[in-house]
Amino acid sequence: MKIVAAKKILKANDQLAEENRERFTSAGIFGVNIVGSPGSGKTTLLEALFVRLKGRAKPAVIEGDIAGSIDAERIDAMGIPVVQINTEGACHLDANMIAAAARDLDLEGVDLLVVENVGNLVCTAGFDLGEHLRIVVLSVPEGDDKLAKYPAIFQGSDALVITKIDLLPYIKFDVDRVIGDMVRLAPQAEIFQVAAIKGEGMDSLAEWLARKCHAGKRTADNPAPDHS
Ligand SMILES: Nc1nc2c(ncn2[C@@H]2O[C@H](COP(=O)(O)OP(=O)(O)OP(=O)(O)O)[C@@H](O)[C@H]2O)c(=O)[nH]1
Ligand SMILES: [Mg+2]
Repeated sequence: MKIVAAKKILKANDQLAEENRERFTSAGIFGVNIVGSPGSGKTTLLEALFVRLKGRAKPAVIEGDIAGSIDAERIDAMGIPVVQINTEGACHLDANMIAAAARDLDLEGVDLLVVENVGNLVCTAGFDLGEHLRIVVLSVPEGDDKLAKYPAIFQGSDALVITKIDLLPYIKFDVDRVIGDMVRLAPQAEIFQVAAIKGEGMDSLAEWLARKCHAGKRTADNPAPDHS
C-alpha cells in the first residue's frame, strides 16, 4: 500500500500554483480567488461586480462546485467567458484544476480571471490556486464568530467582503467584532461592507478591484500571496 503524505501533495500544489501565477502574469491576466461558505453570496457578488467593471476590465470566470453548472450559467448569461469545474465531492479547487480549466477558456483580451471556489471555509484555505489576490466573503446570516472559529481562511486573504448588510436590522451580527478580528488576523487586508443585490458598497469594491487589476497588470513580478 502506498501512503502519500498531505505535505507532499500541498508542495506539488504550491509548485503548480506558482506556474499558474507566472502564466497569468506574463499574459497580463490578474487572478482573483473568491472563497466563502456555501450561499454566502459569492456568485451574486460577481454579478454585481461585473456590471460595475464594464469597460474597465475584461473578465473570465472559473466556477468551482461539487456538482452542476448553475453558477456557470449565471455568468454565461452575462456574456462572460466561463468554465465550470465539478469537483465530484472534493471540497476545494486546486492549482491543477485551474491550469486545466484555464486551457479551456478563451482568454483572448481577458485581463481579470476570477475563480469562484467551492463554498467552504476550511479546505479552500490550504490550496493556493496561482491567484494574485484572495477575497473572502462572509455574509451577515453566517454570524459574527466565523473569524474566531475558522481563522486560517481569513488570515490568508487580501480582502474581506462582508455581504448581505441589508439584513443587519434583522440579525444579531456585530460588524465591529468582525472588523476587529480581521484586523488581528490580517492587518494588511482591505475590508468592505456590501449589499450586492441592492448595490450598497458595490461601487467602492469595484473601484478597488479595478485598481488592483490594473496595478497587477503593470507589475510583471507580482509577489506570491502569503497563504500560510
Ligand atoms: N439579502 C441579500 N441576499 C443576498 C445577497 N447576496 C446574495 N444573496 C442571496 O443569497 C443566496 C445565495 O447567493 P449566491 O450568490 O448563490 O451564493 P454563493 O456563495 O455563490 O453560493 P454557492 O456557490 O452555492 O456557495 C441567494 O438567495 C441570493 O439571492 C445580499 O447582498 N443580500
Ligand atoms: Mg456560487
